[in-house]
Amino acid sequence: MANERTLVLCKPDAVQRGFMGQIIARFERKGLKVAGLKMLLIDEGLAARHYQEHVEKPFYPHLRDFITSSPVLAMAIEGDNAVEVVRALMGTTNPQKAQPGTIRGDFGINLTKNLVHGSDSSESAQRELALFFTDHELYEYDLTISPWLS
Ligand code: 3AN
Repeated sequence: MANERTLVLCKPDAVQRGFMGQIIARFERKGLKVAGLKMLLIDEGLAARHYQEHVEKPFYPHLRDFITSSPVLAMAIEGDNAVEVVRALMGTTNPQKAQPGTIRGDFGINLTKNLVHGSDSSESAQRELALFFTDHELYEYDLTISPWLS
């Protein structure tokens, strides 16, 4: 599988509940690399661009109010097949149905307070990473343990 990058957000509930460290640790322990990391407050414009496929949906106002309510931690996570691997670690959208052992299955509350976002395809990842990071905020570097991760 190809090396790729994906966008992960620790949503406001993850930041407020003190889960940032544990969430980053799960990706690190899986052998994924952090290529960028940034805390920010999402405004309404960025929320609409990020959730462009959901803007017309009935739940969007609630989702927008939640995602703009408190800072998020944006991460660029890199590795083999990173989009799919990250989504597997996150668990399904609804934490009440997500598998134990996944981030949402272990800690998530409901469809809105589900702790994390992960891009759903390579194309979405490229679009979303560009919304949150400039090129010079994303780092290309080798992990010394990389021979053990492929
Ligand atoms: P995922 O984040 O697992 O890719 P999507 O893309 O279907 O899930 O939904 C994006 C976000 O919109 C979800 N993370 C969730 O916070 C929110 N969402 C999706 N469906 C609903 C819903 N029916 N009610 C409230 N929020 C929803």
